[in-house]
Amino acid sequence: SGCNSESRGALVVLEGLDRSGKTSQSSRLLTYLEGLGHSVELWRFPDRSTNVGQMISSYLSNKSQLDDHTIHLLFSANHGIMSTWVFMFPLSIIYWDKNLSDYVYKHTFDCGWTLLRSLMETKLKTGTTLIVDRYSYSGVAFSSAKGLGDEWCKAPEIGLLAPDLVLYLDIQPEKAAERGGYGAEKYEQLEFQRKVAQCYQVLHDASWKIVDACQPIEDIEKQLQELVLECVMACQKGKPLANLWS
Ligand code: FDM
Repeated sequence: SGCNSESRGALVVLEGLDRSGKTSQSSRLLTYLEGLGHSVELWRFPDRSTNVGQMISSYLSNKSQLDDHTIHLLFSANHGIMSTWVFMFPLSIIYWDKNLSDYVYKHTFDCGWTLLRSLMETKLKTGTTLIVDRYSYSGVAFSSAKGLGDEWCKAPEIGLLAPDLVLYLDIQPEKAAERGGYGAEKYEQLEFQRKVAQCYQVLHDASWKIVDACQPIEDIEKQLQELVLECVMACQKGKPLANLWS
């Protein structure tokens, strides 16, 4: 399995429209890889447990109004840009002690760019695979669907780690709208999700695999397992890490 010091973990991201099944499939992948004896963690963005995460949550549930640029930068602060508090800690400690950085990340603060980058890198290099439910692509797709420029949307997150594999759960916006729980949050509007789907399309690169999200849930699960296992093997064999948006 993936625990010797020479092999690194994989950075696997799930993306897709709201109600495409990302969250269920991410936790199934977690169980699957754990079952195979891999070291693996499940992360998700937005992380609603932090201070900024609560502002995002209140925006998404229509309890507060924010300008499009402002909410984009809040999402970025939740997973992207360097926030000032980073300077309050000796960075060396954050680098050395992954338990401390873990704690800081999960329980105390919104994660700054430097911290997220180094935390992810530490995890991967010590052999842990990360399954991430939404990442920078959501940030760009949802904000550019409102009319903000792609390059402006990417700018705060240039230099974060690029995923080894992006699993795009492909669903027609009309089909997603028929699924349970749809419409509860601000972005769950058919017209808007159609635009988001178009914006996702221009973000595809070689790391993307498009999976039909309308298949039976177990069939999707099987396909994702195969893709992830192949990626985990490649990373164990030393596939190099790359930067996002470069
Ligand atoms: N979302 C998510 C963004 O607009 N930008 C981002 O950077 C991220 C990570 O937040 F509609 C949007 C996408 C979605 C909403 O996501 C909440 P979850 O997965 O439903 O919690």
